[in-house]
Amino acid sequence: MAMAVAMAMVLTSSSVLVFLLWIQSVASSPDHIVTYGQQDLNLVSGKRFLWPFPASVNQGHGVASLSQEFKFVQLASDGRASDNLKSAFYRYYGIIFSQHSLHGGSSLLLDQTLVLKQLQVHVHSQNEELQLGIDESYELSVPDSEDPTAASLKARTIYGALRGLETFSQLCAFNFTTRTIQVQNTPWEILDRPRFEYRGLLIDTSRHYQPLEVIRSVIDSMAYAKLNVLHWHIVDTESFPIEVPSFPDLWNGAYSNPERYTLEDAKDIVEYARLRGINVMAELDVPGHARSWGNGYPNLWPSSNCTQPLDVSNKFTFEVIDGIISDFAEVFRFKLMHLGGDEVDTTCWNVTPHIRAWLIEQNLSPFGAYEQFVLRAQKIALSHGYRPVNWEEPFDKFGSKLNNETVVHNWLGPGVAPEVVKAGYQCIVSNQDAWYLDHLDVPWETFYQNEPLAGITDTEQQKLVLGGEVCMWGESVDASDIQQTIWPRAAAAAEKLWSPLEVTKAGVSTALPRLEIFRCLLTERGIAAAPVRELGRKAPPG
Ligand code: CP6
Repeated sequence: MAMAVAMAMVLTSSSVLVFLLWIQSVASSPDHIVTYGQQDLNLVSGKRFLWPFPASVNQGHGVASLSQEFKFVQLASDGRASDNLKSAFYRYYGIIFSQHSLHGGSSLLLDQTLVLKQLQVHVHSQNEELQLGIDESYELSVPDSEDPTAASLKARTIYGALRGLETFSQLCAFNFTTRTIQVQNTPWEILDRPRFEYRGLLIDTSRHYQPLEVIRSVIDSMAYAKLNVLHWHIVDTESFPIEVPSFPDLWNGAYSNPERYTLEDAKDIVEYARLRGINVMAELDVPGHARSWGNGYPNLWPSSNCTQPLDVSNKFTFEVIDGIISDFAEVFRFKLMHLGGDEVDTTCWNVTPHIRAWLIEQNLSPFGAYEQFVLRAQKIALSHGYRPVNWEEPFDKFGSKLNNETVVHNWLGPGVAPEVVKAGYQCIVSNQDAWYLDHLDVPWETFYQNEPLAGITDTEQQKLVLGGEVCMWGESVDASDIQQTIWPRAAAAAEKLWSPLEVTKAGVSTALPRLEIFRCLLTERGIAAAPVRELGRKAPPG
């Protein structure tokens, strides 16, 4: 149904003309295969529905139905099937075949179209660990003749195969006449790979606790948009919801007893994400944004009436950080760990007598103590095998002192990434005017138009931009509305980060019909995405 609605939308908008031009170009094509490159984007927007759009697509105008006995088959070069792929087959089988009842299909009509019996999946190397920079490329072909009757998906890694399975599922739609699942516009030849290796989404479980089921649903939806890093801002000033075995009173800072995650819960989330090709990057935001730590250990506060940043003068503070990171290292296998470092107000350090005395003894200004704190936290993370990520303030204030491995996470403004890469650091882009999902007045078009490489012309410097991230800060979202606040605007950023620049440069009017269809796809799959035009068209309440 959503497909029909979506096609109707395409035909009622200004793309009627575009659609007619497309038909004309098909009719005048000497070959029955329609080939279009990025230069033809405007002509074919009406027929394009994949999101994010692949790097290269050839399609025809045949049609195939999926057999009732349709199977995903893994052809493993080393003879062993991958458990990861097996569970992905199971998931995508459900997504493709549970759209409508397949009982009552007409075998007569089915006879008239090609029947696809298999999607054969071939993965070159099954043993690669999911980390930044893993090969996510894939080649997907769906035939339009009896020979072969199998579609084919080839990838270098299982994570590439997962991206290809998602694309295949987006090609499949229930046909109400044949009552079969069909792939229109066969044959398909898709070659695809991401433009950026880091494509993130931040969730914040400190301002509002998010139930595990909600986090799993966010991970599901990320996979649909080919996002690949869940940045888990676990802890902040408002609550400390996670278990830390080394310091078992820390989670006394949770909002309530049930609003907590055991370390096993976190492990389950990391595995759930891994099976979908998504890394989980934990954040421990220090020394600011950490008041909740002191509920369990009041010594972490400068004093009981001046409670942040964390007490820089106390050795215990760094023992706790070391304990947390060492416990996290058992669970969060992604090589990046976010150490925050943003929005630090050092007033409490100055006015608390024992810290003031310590600063004088150390010959440090509060600012110097802030720098020392961030660098010490970096060293602790490095000692546990992590590469540190920091919000941009440490870079802005003492950039040259940061560890060489540091990834700088920009958020304040668009002009920062060029400075970061000029200084030789890698960078993640999240500027708040474009990619902050808590800004309800920012429309999807702004998300779509934010270019991570803006202002960076040197190709070596461009390579230092790992990608970008949309941020769903948690002050005003809980389980009831997080998905509709994330989607569909996060999808606009997801395409910016996955698709070739030529695709997104073609602009918002070309993207709109496809985004409408992707939003329908999310709702069909149980993700409560808002209508495309809902957010950003009205001021937030209050
Ligand atoms: N929490 C933390 C936040 C924000 C940051 N860090 C934030 C700041 C300004 C806006 C939105 C979010 N809520 N820990 C900044 C990185 Cl507009």
